[in-house]
Amino acid sequence: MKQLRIGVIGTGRMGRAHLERLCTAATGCRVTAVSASRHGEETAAAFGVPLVLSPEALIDSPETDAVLVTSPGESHAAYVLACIERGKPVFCEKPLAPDSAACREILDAECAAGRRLVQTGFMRRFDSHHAELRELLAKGGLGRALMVHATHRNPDNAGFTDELQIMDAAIHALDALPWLLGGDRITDCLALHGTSAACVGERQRDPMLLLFRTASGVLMDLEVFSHCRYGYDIACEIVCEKGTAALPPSSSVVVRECSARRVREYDIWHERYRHAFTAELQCFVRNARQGAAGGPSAWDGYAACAVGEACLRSLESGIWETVDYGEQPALYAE
Ligand code: ISE
Repeated sequence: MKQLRIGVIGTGRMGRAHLERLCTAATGCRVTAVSASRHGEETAAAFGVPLVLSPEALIDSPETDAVLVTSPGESHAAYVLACIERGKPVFCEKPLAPDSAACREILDAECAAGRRLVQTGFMRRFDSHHAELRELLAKGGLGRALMVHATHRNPDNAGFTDELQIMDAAIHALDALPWLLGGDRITDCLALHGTSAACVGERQRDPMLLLFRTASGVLMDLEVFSHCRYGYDIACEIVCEKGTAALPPSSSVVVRECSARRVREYDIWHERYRHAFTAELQCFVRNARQGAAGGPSAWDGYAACAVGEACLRSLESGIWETVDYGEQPALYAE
């Protein structure tokens, strides 16, 4: 089968990292174009990419079979819609769009096209420990899940706002937690906060505590802390009727030396999810070579966004807010 020719829109931190993975770790593809953004020329030269085009020309180009959208969040939806219009498979980093109304337009466009073309960049679904946890729960040996305790901590997220903390950081968990429970939808959210870290002062409510109730009645708590200082720490423990199951601590190997034991904390998501990022891209390439899409769908991008919006409403109202998903099109039925 022919190699998939990929165009990458956005060559900032995430785009460059994905580009490197496509060039060095993924198989069955080659990158034929990058967008003419701030780092476009330099990145093309560094990775031997032949074409530097405007995003629109890149999507149109006969040299592009499929597209990776890794530009800033607010530009995603327009590029994804253009790809769907041209029938080109598209991998879009999260968030799929800035709000659920814009996500809905993407769902409508895919439904009109009659097939899935979008994969949303929720890489946790490709992390081996997340997958193991999900399988374990599905087998049922621990009984029903009753509660979930989860944490999303970044050492530092300079320039973050309350909104980004939910729509850009917590959004991973808003997708992953219901997925771990086999697709148990979040129905209600409550966003709480207490004293903020001195480094953010009045600017941000950091850390935040998000509480969720799911359709089956599971209660979940998620701490989101953008300036925890010590490392990138993603944790999740699921309390079931007959026991608990949790992700292992996210850190390096354990070193014992000079009467001491030490581990190094990860400082950024690229290290923690190194294999998951490559696996999600390989999933995209595998499906796109057949003109299709797999992995987290546009509906998953939409659903996480709808939950995030309910959290933002709760942050202002101080009360539980209900998530309104509207109708789920048949194209996304599990
Ligand atoms: C960032 O955009 C990501 O996608 C990371 O996975 C997340 O952990 C971080 O908080 C976000 O800012």
